[in-house]
Amino acid sequence: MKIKSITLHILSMPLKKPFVTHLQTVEKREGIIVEVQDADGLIGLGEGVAFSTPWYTEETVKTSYHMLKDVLIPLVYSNSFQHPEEIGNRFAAVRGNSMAKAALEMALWDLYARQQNVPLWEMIGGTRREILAGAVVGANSLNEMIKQAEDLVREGYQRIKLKISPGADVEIVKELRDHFPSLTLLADANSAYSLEDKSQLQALDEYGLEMIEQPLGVDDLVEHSLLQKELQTPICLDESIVTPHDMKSAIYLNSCGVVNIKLGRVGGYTSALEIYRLCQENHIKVWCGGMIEFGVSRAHNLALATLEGFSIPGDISSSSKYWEEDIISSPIVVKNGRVERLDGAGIGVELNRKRLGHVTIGKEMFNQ
Ligand code: OSB
Ligand code: MG
Repeated sequence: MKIKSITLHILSMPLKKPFVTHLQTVEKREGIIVEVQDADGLIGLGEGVAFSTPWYTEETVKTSYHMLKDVLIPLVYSNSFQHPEEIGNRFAAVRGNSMAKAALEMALWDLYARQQNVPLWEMIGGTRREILAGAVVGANSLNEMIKQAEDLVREGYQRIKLKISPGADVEIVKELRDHFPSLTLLADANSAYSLEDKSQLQALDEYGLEMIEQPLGVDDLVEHSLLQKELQTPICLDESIVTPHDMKSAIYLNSCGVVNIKLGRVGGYTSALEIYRLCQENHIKVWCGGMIEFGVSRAHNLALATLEGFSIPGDISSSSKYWEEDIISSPIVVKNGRVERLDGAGIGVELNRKRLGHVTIGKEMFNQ
């Protein structure tokens, strides 16, 4: 693959309403769009999903920018390559920094698919026509959580994820269950509990949650394994699974029944596809996680979630859930908990340059 230039666009966009977790309230989203261009003028797009501060993982927009500019872009330019997987493997020489790696690696996958003029979902072996989608509710009060869930159900979502934390859990789940007896509900704790809170977590078992996501420490596969033995609700790991090696350890230890795969968290497609393969072989269910992202990352999520094993709805919502106007030419639209796959070449969306310009706070181009 011959790369002529790589452009980093730093964006900042307000959310329509604050997204509340016990760790952070997100009101404004900063992010990085990576645009790679080849000698024929074809463009591949990626998105850096690190937040402004290191609350979800250790990366931030600024650390991602530094890694891209000073380490990862020079690595791409250092030697020729035929396939984006080689870059995924080349980046293994750099420790950590998954989201920065993913941003550039996914842009190269998009470009590679566009060079062959095939959709990226087809290139990675996807088969699903319709991707299964769901939405997330994170708000400050129980009333606001109920209101948001009602709005989402009215919009057609059939699966809702609730953000929970100690003291803001059983009551919320019970109320939501009473309101929506047959809705698919799950809860995401973003690591808010410890093993001492076992009885609180067991109290959730009676509400028929599809799963509970990342109840314990971000790096603790052992305690998740101990907890899973005493919980009926399947544990889904998010933060704890960053590499295929983490996934192997979670399988050995029986730490979870489900994994949410996020391209950003795991460092891109090369790693995500390997984690997916491990899950398929070991009967671990998978779904596609979300990062309050812009349309580029959303379109990549749709490509990934066309894989057969993505058999449960993911955190895939319409562009309009968070944004007044997205940065892609046609926004992602979820109808009745489903989105049609995008059939253009690559990820199947282009940038809306006008909107991108309005929300860009910095831009730099690196030539080969
Ligand atoms: O833990 O899954 C998470 C958003 C930002 C950071 C972490 C998480 C989330 C979500 C998904 O819950 C929200 C979304 O993109 O709709
Ligand atoms: Mg999560």
